[in-house]
Amino acid sequence: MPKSLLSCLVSAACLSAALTAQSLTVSEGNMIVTTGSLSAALHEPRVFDLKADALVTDHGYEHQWYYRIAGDTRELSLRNIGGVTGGAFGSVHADRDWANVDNRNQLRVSLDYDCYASGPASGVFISRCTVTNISNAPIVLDMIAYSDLDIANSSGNDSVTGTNSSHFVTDPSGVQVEVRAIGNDLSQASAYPVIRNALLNLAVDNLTGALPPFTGDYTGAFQWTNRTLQPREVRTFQIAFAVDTAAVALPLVEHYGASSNNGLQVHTQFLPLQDNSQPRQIAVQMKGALPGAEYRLAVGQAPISPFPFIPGIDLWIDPFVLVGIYGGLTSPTGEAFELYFVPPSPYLTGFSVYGQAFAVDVSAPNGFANWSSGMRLRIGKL
Ligand SMILES: [Ca+2]
Ligand SMILES: [Ca+2]
Ligand SMILES: [Ca+2]
Repeated sequence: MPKSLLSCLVSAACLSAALTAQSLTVSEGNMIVTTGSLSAALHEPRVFDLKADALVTDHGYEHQWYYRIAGDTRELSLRNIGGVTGGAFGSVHADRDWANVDNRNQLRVSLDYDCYASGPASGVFISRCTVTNISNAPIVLDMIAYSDLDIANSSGNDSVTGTNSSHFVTDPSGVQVEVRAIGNDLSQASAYPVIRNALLNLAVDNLTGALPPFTGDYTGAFQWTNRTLQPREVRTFQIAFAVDTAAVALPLVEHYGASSNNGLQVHTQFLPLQDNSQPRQIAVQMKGALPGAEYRLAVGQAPISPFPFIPGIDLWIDPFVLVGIYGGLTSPTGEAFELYFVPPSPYLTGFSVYGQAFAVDVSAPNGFANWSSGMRLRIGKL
């Protein structure tokens, strides 16, 4: 995709910012996934449609992310509070960004939704939640991803097998949806509305660890417990829904490390995917810089913990195994990106690259430039 077209799409995403409490749909082929509109008041999970075949059979019912900061007296839903922006980006990606979740001056959250078709009746949907501590003190955080599936649009007849990080849900139709979490601590598979009630009541609840096998009206959730985020530190939590596909090599985007000022962010609106039928694109993107500022986007083969290499800057990618450094001036909205092709060759599956952004800003802590956290892109297989 030429840069001008990508710029238009980025602009289109920005223009739709005011509308992003509305429902978002991502699609590729027969894979069509919708997550419902946000509410400013309600903590209830949002409407979720998960379709993967030509008959548009819906296997989804509800899906939502919840958070709880140590000391909170209940789990909280990501609602339409706290400066929600974002929107649809092309057809395969959509995102929602909370600048200040619940206006508590503690968390910034980006939800990214990606999907890809792996056949005429199969595909994958990824729901990715990236959290930044925007306060000046450490935060201890629990995250919970809740999903209600009704395979083949029928509830009560689903059967589930699996583990603490993977629920395989099927029913007499034979369609199977795997709900898989990356790096979670707890999970639960229970009949509607047991988990939902625990998330909505006015009490602190952790998932019970009730694992499959399960039969009935499936609902499931995955929990990441007691994650400490230092000031400006970023962490990614994600789950994937694989409809009638093994998804053996899942494409992953994961943020790590900390930025200099809570403003400059590295991100991507592309899924790193190996597709042997066509070249796919990935991008390392940045936002939150000053307009027209000198910037650098660096991509390397390994992450690193910051050590004194460039005085005043924390490097989150290893400077000795760099793939490249690209630069220029940021757009009028303080954005920039570099686009890469993943060629149709099987040998890149599982390979990771790591990106970081830098932009000139004399108000930065070091007096000359801000830096972003790090971002890992692991190339998955279609
Ligand atoms: Ca069913
Ligand atoms: Ca609760
Ligand atoms: Ca269900």
